[in-house]
Amino acid sequence: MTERELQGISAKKEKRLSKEETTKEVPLSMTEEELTREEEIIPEKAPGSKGGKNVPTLLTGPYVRVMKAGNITCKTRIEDEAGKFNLNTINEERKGHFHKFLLAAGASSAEADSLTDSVLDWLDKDDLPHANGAESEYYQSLPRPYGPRNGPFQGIEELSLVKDATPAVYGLIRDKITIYGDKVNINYAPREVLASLPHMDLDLADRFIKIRDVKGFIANPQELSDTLFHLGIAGSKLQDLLGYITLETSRYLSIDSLAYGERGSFTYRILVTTEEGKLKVLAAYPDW
Ligand SMILES: [Ca+2]
Repeated sequence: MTERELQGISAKKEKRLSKEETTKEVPLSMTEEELTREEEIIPEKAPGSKGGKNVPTLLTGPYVRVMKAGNITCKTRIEDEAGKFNLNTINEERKGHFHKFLLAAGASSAEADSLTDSVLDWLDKDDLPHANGAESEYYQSLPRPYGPRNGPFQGIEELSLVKDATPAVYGLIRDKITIYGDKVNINYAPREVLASLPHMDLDLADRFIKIRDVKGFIANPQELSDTLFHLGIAGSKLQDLLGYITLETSRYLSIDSLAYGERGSFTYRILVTTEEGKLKVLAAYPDW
């Protein structure tokens, strides 16, 4: 199967999923308060932040801007893609992280077992299926056959081609996954991504986020160690965890916009990279 054909199926499926799943709900967990604010511009401040001493800026922490043009209000949120779960980091060593991530996002054990194996098979070069996975024999048996990528995902929507990535499971995780970054930027990571990390769970993730919100964001390695120590993560556990997390913003950002006025609302997501000092658009998702 050619690259173009694979992308064609992928794009088609993404469009169908988007239509099914698009609701009137505001995406990306904006709060009611954020939505009803009337200020022309909200200062650069993390959503939900209690206004700690650390003031996030474009490249140091998450923030929301609100702009008005006539009767149209536009809210924009910029996030680091590295705060999301990178599908392309899933391998034998890190498959447990993905499994934990799926459970934290609300998938069942059976769904997490089968999707983890299927993703491993989608990524690995061989044609030997894992216990709950699938390789070319399965994909070739579908009504409209295609092959597994046997290489890195080219976009998050490609996940919907993988066996057991049902619309329901995909819907649980699609705004928390990426194909960019290596270490998780813990200043942007949602609770499900934090919970996927070694020695972390949802309870610790929630406690971490509370501290992060009060501070505005975690500014430096000392603050990070102190915060994790407070959660009971120190010594060898801390060293383990530090291997998978970072405070540095990656070159891959997602910009989510919500515009609304008398004629309704619409959403738009673009992925950009700051490579070579220039902003380059990598992908656009209308009606996100
Ligand atoms: Ca394979």
